[in-house]
Amino acid sequence: MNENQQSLLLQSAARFPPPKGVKLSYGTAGFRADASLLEATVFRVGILAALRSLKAGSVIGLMITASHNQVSDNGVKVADPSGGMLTQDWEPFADAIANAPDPHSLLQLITEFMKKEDISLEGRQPAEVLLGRDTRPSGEALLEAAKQGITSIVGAIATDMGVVTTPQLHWMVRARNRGMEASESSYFHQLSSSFRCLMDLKPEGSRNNGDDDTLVVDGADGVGGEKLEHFKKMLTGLCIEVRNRGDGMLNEGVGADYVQKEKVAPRGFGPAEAGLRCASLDGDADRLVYFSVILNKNNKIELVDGDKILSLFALFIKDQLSILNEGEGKKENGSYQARLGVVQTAYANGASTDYLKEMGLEVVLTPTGVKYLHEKAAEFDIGIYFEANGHGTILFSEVYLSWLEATHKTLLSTSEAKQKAASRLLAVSQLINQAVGDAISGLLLVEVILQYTGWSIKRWNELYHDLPSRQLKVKVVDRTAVVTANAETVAVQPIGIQEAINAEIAKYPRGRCFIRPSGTEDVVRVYAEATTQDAADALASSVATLVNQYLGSGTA
Ligand code: NG1
Ligand code: ZN
Repeated sequence: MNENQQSLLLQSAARFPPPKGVKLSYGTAGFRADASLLEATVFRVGILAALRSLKAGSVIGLMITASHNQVSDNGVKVADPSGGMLTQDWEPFADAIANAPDPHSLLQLITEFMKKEDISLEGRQPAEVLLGRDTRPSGEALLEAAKQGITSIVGAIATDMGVVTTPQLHWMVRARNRGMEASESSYFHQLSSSFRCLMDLKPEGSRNNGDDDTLVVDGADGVGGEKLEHFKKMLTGLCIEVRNRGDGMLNEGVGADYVQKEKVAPRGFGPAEAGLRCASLDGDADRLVYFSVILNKNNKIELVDGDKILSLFALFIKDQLSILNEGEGKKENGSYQARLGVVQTAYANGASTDYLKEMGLEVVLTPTGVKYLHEKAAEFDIGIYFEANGHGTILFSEVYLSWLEATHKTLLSTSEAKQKAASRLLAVSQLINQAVGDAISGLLLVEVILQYTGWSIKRWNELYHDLPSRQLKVKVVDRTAVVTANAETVAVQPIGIQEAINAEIAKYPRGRCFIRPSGTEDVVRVYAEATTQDAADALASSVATLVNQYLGSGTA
């Protein structure tokens, strides 16, 4: 950096002093905090995004959202050139610059990092960052801070994509880097045309699923509801009614996180919806769960969570692969036995993991966080990943897609059934967002599959029966004192706590329980599972007590 460049950066940084006494870390999903604390952090992440763009020689994304958190929070995360999460190698740099106390120390960190990463400001291609935000009122000012951060790197371009869902922004970054148009209309066009293609390829005699035809969607009073309301007009063969489109309080008694954790109907849903097929998005529309309200049960619901969406997708893909592979030997005659894998975290209901294994699928567990699931799923020809909370997608490898495209053409003359199966898989790869979990595209695929199978939401929910579970949050003095191993299933620190947890687990048949520090909230999470709800509750609560004993309770 020459002197002019340095002084530009120092001047801009001086306008965004960091709040005193706040330590932030790039957690499971970027930085999150009360919005009033975030301007300096977002400004600095803007700088990081511009540098990342220079390093990668590609367009980068920066999204301002705090997803399912309360409306007064906000957050910022970076999308890498592929549309996936920021590479983990850069997270320590993100932490370091977010916590630099003043402009000079910030500049020093940046110049050292640029040297280490061999990033030059004199390259031919300028940095470009696509910016997006959700509907939070604090979003506009934070977006401005991000712009200032980006443009404090000489020559960098900040392109504002406006109010978008998180997956839309990730999709646009991916599209731009593949030389495609990156606009909302191209996103909707790709989704609606691949949806139509899948509907046209429905096997003859597919039955009506017995539900009322309408899907009722809870938009969490966030960006997703608004977008879906607009998009649904472009869809044929599907009737959607969107509620909680933004008039009420974001994420307050609504949204996928609330529905999944509380297992009750969101605001605006009640006995009138009993038995109907309903779905819920989270605040930035990267999570999706389905549910149906149980009649006369105080708004209790049958929850159809991410694990069940994963199972539905896995069944469908597996069926198409078996049609395609019928009568073919392994890797002979130009055939290709795709390696299909599913990826979950320890939060996946044990019954889902058992079911997927019984189906003969390869199941892998990773630590919590989309970055880990995504990375693992990318190792397969077709990798399906989902968190129980409803974040997930299907990834197709480039090699497999090329094979499928080529084969699809040759199958035209040989087998109609196989040709259709190949076309369906290709359409799924277009419909499903390959960059990140996407509630809107996921919802369309669920709806297609339900139409193929003729299943009602009730029938789908009966694929297997969830083991009763309970999640608790424990506020402690320092959550980082909990260190885990084996995809977070074992706590190796504080010393002795795992043995104490094991002793509790042993008291319950099919008991399972683990603890981990949250990456998005200042809490330790406890997850417990057992054969009855009472047992799951008791196990979670005794382990929460252990957490308090070993770590000391927090002040808030
Ligand atoms: P943390 O707060 O690290 O548990 C939560 C979710 C993650 C992921 C991130 C990002 C649970 C238990 N955890 O992370 O799965 O979705 O938020 O939004 O649902
Ligand atoms: Zn989200």
